[in-house]
Amino acid sequence: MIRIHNFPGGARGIRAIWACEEMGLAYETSAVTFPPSDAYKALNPLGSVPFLEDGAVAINESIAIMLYLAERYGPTPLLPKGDPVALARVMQLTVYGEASLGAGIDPLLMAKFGAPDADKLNWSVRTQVGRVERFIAYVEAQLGDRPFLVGDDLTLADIAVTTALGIWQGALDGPLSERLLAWRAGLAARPAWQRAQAAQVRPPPS
Ligand SMILES: N[C@@H](CCC(=O)N[C@@H](CS)C(=O)NCC(=O)O)C(=O)O
Repeated sequence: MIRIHNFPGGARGIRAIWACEEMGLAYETSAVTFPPSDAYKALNPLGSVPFLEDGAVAINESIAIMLYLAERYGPTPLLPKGDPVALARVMQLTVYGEASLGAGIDPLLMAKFGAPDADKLNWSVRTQVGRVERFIAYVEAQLGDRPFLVGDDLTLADIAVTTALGIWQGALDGPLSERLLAWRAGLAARPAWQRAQAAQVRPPPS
């Protein structure tokens, strides 16, 4: 059985849970405390979430978890294989959602919630805000007027990127254009996304 460890409401865990819901996979969630317990750190020494267990598979990194699920349990429209151009774009933007966006946002979270007042808007923070804003502008340019980042259907790219933008908007009060807000609202209207949100707080099976 697929088990996804996550903080209650953990932002990146939704990527894995949402992918399961879109693919119709059976899974269970396991709530991780903060700070994580010794038992959890024995499983995942980083103490971070999400973390996936699936039989002998035990990995962190939300993007790798989604790619694993799509490869292991696909084929799925989330990772379209028919057209190499589309496949490459999905892979690019899926990784971009964390490697550029998510990882770019992390230092801003640390500055906002952890830095002393004198450092909250220091040169590094200001520079990083500018980088993230450019990364977000790139997403908007790629999206154009279409409902999805690649092709005519939801892919891992949409899941990866909108999740990062949710952190930007939710935790940092970061601005988003009307276009990106409308795109995110369209994704959040999907039944699978709503089931994923509900599952985040679902207690583990007894
Ligand atoms: N690149 C990792 C980032 C994981 C990460 O930083 N997760 C956050 C929660 S969304 C976390 O666990 N923060 C607490 C910590 O790192 O100790 C991924 O995409 O899974």
